[in-house]
Amino acid sequence: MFFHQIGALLSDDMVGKRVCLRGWIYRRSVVGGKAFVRVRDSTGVIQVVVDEAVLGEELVKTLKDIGLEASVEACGTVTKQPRAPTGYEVVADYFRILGYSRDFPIKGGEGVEYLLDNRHLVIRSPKYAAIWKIKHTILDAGREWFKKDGWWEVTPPILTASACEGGATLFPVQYFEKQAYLSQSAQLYLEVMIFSLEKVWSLTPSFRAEQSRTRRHLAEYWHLEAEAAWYDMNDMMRVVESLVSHIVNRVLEERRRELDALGRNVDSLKTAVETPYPRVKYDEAIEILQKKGVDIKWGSDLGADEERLLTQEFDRPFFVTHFPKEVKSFYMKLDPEDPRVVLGFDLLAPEGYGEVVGGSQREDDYDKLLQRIVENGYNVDDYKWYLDLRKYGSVAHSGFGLGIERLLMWIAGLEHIRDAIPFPRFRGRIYP
Ligand code: NSS
Repeated sequence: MFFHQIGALLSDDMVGKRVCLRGWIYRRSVVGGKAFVRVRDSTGVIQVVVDEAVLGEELVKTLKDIGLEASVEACGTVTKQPRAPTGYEVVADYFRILGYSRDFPIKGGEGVEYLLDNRHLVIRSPKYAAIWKIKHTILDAGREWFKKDGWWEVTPPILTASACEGGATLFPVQYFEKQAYLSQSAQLYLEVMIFSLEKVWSLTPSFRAEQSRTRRHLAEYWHLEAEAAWYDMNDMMRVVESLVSHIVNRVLEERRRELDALGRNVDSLKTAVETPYPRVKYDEAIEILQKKGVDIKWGSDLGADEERLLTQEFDRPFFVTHFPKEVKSFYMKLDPEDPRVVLGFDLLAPEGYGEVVGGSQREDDYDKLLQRIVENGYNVDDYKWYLDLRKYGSVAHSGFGLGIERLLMWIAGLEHIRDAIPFPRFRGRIYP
């Protein structure tokens, strides 16, 4: 038997044709002697009409009591039906239940924790299918961008011996006789790889033992990172805006149906296709916030609330640059014109979303980097290999890291980062 995908049936061209389909029962009702069974597969939902006059009383009776998410196959004729949810229905001449489902635990209206406990079942809903498809296109477009621009994809380690982004969020793991950590970022290893390949990028999981639960932090997230020899901070910001613009453009071209299904306003995404993105120095950002009445002094980091306020000033993604060195990581190069600040940048997404990318030019001077490692209280021995890169043919270089779930949150218009990953990990949650 040839089975059509449901998405391919939702068109006038198919009307009058006999087709077969298979999938899972998404909704069903029985009226008179007819069962109206909405079946979903990965491509869409269509109503299948099972008439007891055609297929028997027994089947219609079974369908009346069957649980949602039972798996079925059916054949019949495609008919235009304005009253059906997706505009077409299949009038069945054959219908078979493949896998029964009793008392499917998701009925609607359940609380957040219950839904997270049942994540393996909840993610069957068409809403999540739309999100995963957008994520797929984001990843595909990212890979495409790097390939076209001549970058090499590389595979850095996940088990590491030292911190990239500070000890507070390290996840310890027992590594034979030693203590090791799950990687927070591939950056330090990508910096090694540029001496071999010059322009490299990677897509890896990154781990952060974030102590508090927020709308934009996960303990495990997908991290797209890039590093290039000879690039200064401005070169790298151009890479970031070109990459993000390309990704948004591809999602707009290919995932319109999914964006619409999620209720995303696409007009506000369209502005993100145009580059360059605005650039604001940290100093100016502080002034903007102070004018808005925020009690913030030069030297403080920008938290989620401050970022949200800043995004009100821009209708597209924008960079904040030149942060005080105290709020940024040890590897960022100090600005030669003002060594209080670093040659670092964040890219903030509009509409309140905030930081999606963090990047910088790297400190390429041995003595200055050593001093920053000591200032930060790190064990110099752990970073000997990293310091070596400044000893043997050091070059100017820059890089960045983009949080895939942060980007997806903004592009898909999600309220919470946990909806941007099938199995979210954060404090207090490891099941399922
Ligand atoms: O800590 S970052 O700002 N920067 C780095 O890790 C650099 N070492 C990257 C680099 O230059 N190669 O994290 C980068 C991005 C940040 O902008 C977020 O988009 C995302 O990673 N990020 C997170 N996403 C989800 N959950 C958590 N906890 C998280 N932390 C960072």
